[in-house]
Amino acid sequence: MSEELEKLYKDMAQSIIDGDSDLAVELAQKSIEMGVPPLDAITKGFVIGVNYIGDQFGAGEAFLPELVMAGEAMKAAVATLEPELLKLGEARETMGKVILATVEGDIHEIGKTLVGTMLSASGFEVTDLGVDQPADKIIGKALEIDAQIIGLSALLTTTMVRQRELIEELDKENLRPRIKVMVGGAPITRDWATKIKADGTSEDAVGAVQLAKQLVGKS
Ligand code: B1M
Repeated sequence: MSEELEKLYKDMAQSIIDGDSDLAVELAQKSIEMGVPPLDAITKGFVIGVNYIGDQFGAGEAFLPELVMAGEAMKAAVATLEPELLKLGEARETMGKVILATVEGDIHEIGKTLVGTMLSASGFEVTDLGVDQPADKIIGKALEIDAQIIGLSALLTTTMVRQRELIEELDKENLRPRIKVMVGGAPITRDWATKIKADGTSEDAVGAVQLAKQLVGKS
């Protein structure tokens, strides 16, 4: 890696740690001008910063305002890179319809939005319902648009249980396997996905696209 690129990634991480949205946007734009792959900018730069603040917060060494500011800066950086991410896919054919949401009680949106952008870039028709979404609303929308996949993000150990509740509701209504469910978010493991009878999980947005393609039989 060139020194310039190494410095850019470091500055990106630091801009998130400092909660400096303007600088994060500026660095995202600079990475575009330099031809840095947008996913690298996110995973090798900005995410390092947001994970650092998350760990500091978890250890009681950073506080809510810092977490909020880091979240805002991260959101701004990802939004700046979104057009580049959308250019990544060739999006030749319609792959299928996906309803995406962060579960009820949970307002973390950055990872979910990134997954949605990558799915769109790969030809999926994505309806992103946003954050804090109750199961009945998500299922209702899936039926309304005849979605093949419901994608559920959860970032809190206290809200991941909402993924199981939604799957149980689908089973009760005999809506599976017509509607497949993919789950994700920082605390979500393969074991959890298996335990709650989800159709799959992935650790990141690239894996989410591969999984979604498998679920619609187009991998
Ligand atoms: Co919150 N938060 N937060 N937070 N936050 C975490 C999750 C935490 C781990 C931090 C910590 O303590 N170390 C902790 C949870 C602990 C736990 O549950 N055990 C935590 C906490 C405690 C809280 C609050 C309770 C704090 C408080 O109020 N006291 C509160 C909860 C509010 C609520 O939801 N009700 C809260 C609030 C916030 C902010 C609003 C300030 C902000 C979010 C801003 C926003 O989204 N607009 C925030 C942030 C930024 C974080 C951390 C630091 C970063 C999350 C993030 O955006 N990561 C986070 C610590 C961490 O995860 N390291 C933390 C970057 C993003 C690209 O990654 O979201 O993991 P991620 O998404 C990845 C993969 O997980 C996967 O692909 C994505 C792209 O690679 N993926 C999927 C995600 N969804 C997927 C769906 C799929 C497939 C893959 O299929 C459908």
